Amino acid sequence: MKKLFALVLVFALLVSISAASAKDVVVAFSQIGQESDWRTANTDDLRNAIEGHAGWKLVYDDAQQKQENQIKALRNFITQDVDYILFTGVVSTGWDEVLKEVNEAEIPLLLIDRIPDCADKIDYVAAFGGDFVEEGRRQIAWAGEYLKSIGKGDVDVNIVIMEGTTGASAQTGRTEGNLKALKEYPHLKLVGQQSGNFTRAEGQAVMESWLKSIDKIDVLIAQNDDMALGAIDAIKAAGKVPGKDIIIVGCDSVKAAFDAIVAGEMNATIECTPLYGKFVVPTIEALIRGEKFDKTVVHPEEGVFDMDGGIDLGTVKSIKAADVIATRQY
Ligand code: GZL
Repeated sequence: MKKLFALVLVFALLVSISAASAKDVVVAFSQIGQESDWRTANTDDLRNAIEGHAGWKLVYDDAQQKQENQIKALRNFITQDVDYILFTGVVSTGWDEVLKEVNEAEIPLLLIDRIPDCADKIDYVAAFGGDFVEEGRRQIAWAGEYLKSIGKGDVDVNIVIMEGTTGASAQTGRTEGNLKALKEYPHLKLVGQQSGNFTRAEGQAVMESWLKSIDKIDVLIAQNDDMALGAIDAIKAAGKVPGKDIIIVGCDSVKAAFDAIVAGEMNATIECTPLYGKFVVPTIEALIRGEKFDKTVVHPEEGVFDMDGGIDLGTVKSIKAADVIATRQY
């Protein structure tokens, strides 16, 4: 009888161990929305990486670009007691309270893409995001160096800056980089600055209004490629030649921008990779092993792509888009 009892006990123990080890690692992801090709690529890459990992399960929320939806999602993740939370904020402010609740629930938080202003006041286990100020600098530097390369470095030209979602760290960072770099190129005269909210439709609408209200636009700096592509539609509808009548510099380096550059309708795009799966998966695997990371925001290596290559921006030299378009992953 005692032997039977011992056998049953051992069996029950084995079942409980196997059940525990079989428990999925639940990774929750609060995504901003689907406003751009970049965002779609970012979502697809992270979903595939997490859902494709043995023993992991993804809990995904699309906030449709509304902060209140992201706050609700984060609170739902807490209620579900998920194992890890991935978070990128639609805007930089207004996250202190809910991210402190995540900390109090002791759910490890990974910050990706847009880092919240309260980052230095909360706990997070790792962070990955673009260097938005450098990306903004590169946009202006590319325009200034390109104009020099065609002998127009000393000619006053009118430049407009189409900003991303107002208050997003990608917008505030790129604008900071844009405006700081303009001081290095005094012949670039800023004649327009307005948000296109990172969407193609709003980029087209802003460009349409600028073409009616501003006498002469020589250069468009669009803080993402989707807005640049919308502006190209407006420029063509106005009977002008994009890439020639108006020099167009985007940001993100999505496939549609490469297509536009190769077609001669766009001049350059500054890379900002959306492919964070290759950072997030190994980081969570390491965290499961008990490894720790510091609060440094890891910036991926990023390039600049344009019509002909060879434009030296100090930290990077541009590459001819046509030479690498076949290798692009997003
Ligand atoms: C940048 C990212 C921005 C992209 C836009 O890391 O937050 O948001 O530049 C996207 O295309 O909408």
